Amino acid sequence: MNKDIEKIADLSSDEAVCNLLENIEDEQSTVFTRSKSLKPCPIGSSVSGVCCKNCGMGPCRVRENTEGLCGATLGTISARNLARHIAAGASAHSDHGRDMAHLLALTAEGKAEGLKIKDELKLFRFAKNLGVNTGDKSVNEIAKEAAEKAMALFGQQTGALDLIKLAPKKRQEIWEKYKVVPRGIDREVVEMMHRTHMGVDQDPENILNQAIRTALSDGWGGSMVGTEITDILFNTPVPLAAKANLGMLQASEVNIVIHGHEPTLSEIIAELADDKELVDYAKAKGANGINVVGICCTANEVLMRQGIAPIGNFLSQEMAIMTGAVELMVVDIQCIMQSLGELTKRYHTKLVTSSPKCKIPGAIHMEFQEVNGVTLAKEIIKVAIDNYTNRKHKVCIPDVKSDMVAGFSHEYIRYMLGGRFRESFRPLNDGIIDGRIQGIVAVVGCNNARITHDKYHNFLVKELIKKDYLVVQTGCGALATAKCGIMTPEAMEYAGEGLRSICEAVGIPPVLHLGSCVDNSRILTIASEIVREGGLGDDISDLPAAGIAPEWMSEKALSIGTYFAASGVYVAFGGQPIPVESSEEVKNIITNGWQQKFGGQLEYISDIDQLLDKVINVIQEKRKALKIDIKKERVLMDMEARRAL
Ligand code: SF4
Ligand code: MSK
Repeated sequence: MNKDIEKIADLSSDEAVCNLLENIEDEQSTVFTRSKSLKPCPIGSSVSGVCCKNCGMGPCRVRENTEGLCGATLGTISARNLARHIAAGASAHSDHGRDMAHLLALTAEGKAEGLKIKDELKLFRFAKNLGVNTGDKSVNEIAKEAAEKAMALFGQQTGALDLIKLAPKKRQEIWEKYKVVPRGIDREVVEMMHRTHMGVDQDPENILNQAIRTALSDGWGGSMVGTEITDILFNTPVPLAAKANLGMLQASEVNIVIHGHEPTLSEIIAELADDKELVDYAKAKGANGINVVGICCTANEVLMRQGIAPIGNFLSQEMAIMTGAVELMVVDIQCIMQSLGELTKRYHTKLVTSSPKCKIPGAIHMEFQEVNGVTLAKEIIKVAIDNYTNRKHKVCIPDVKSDMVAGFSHEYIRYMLGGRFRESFRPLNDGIIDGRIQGIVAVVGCNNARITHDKYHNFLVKELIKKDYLVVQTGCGALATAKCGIMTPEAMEYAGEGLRSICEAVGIPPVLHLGSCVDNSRILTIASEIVREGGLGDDISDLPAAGIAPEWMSEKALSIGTYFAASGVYVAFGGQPIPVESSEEVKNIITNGWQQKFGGQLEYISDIDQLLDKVINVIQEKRKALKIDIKKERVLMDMEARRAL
């Protein structure tokens, strides 16, 4: 690898990652080196045509005015490709949600080792939303019934998913009008796959209507189930301080990295890091203790509730191994690079897969089953401890770490704004109405090795808070911000005057970390609560809000973007084109067409400055429509004026 520092800075904005890239051996293969040697296929990435492999007469490469063997056009194939990505993304989130529902049922029956219901209040609310009659039933009876209802959402055949009733009334009517109300989570995914099979649905708009229905079954179904049950079992997050980046690896401790998306086993591993017997065992091997840290969304889950340090996001996973300090990396599902299998062979690191759904050549498989959580977690920690003395590379931990505050749930946001007895979104709505907050922007999603790691996330977040936009984040985007040090209350100094005044009054950072990828469902709930609070229209599409996935990579991001658009939000994707780029017909459907029907849209904008301008324009147009576009002076009221009010 070329050690030209400027070229390395083109690969990543993360100082710790650059530091490691400077020091790696020349022949070492990483996602960054592979991004240089393997160029994206222009047809596969839909930049100059599309590729269809949906039957054995293909693959067919189709451009404008050409067609596949069956006659399929550019528009049809583009729509089908996007729809299949959305189905895959929705099924990833939803299968995760299903496992959480299954875990809740086993916990209620006392069969999930080491687990119990931690947030009973949230359980009651969740159960009520699913139509469970709580009566004088015990907590475990309610949990069992709620889990069964949640699992039934996956196989439901008709009617509407219960949780969509949490959306504003007007939004539900729009979904009914356009026949996109999700019926059952599995049903929508299966129908999507059927309709994109060779020779079925050929009308791009009709295909994309089902894509919307599928994405809605993720956001208001599978993902929401995942978030709610994780809070019930492991606690609804409240703000906590933590530190981020590779500098949180400890040279003299047994380092265990948790990576993937499922929280269960990792929550238990993190809890056991202080177990006296295990710590003594680690000390007997010459280590000072056990250090559990995380990557990607498993990290986000355990960060939100236990404050464990996230040492990086998607593009940092190989870097962690290359520090030579990781005894064991335990992975569950999603966003785990296959390269880890080969890479860990060069180091002493043990790679452990824990889900029956994800095995990786080169990894040791130690399967998590709900009944063996604590036993398995202890075994995994012992494997890590035993590996401490096998370190063979010089330990190279970049001395880079940042303070951060995470742990914002919609429940906590209500509470922090109104206090324990008057919790409400009113102060937030008032802040938006009087212009101190110009709008809310969700900057979410992945990293993508085709663009500079974290660069767009960091640029957008800084620009937005400077201009008085409150930023909410999840997933790898949140970790990018944490690593660049602006996820602390002190970062309010970078915020505009209006946003700063609110951050100072409430004591929050200008950027709120809401959790993992499935926790994008929290943003739907917050948007619905803001509408319900009043004063900002009667639907999510009225809100001065937008979503951005500036460095998207995963199919889940496409599902998330689509359920936000279908919920009435303007969504911009940056970095790599979304898989419809060569079809003007499909681009028109998901922008202008969806805007007319759903009040939200999905758009790819390659230039990051233009993307920022567009998002701001969209929000300012919403402010104009709400007649709140004129910044009001803040009036400090005396007692008399308050009484008059
Ligand atoms: Fe080609 Fe049509 Fe088969 Fe696609 S479905 S591979 S366009 S023949
Ligand atoms: S981990 S889906 S790279 S955000 Fe949720 Fe990060 Fe994207 Fe995976």
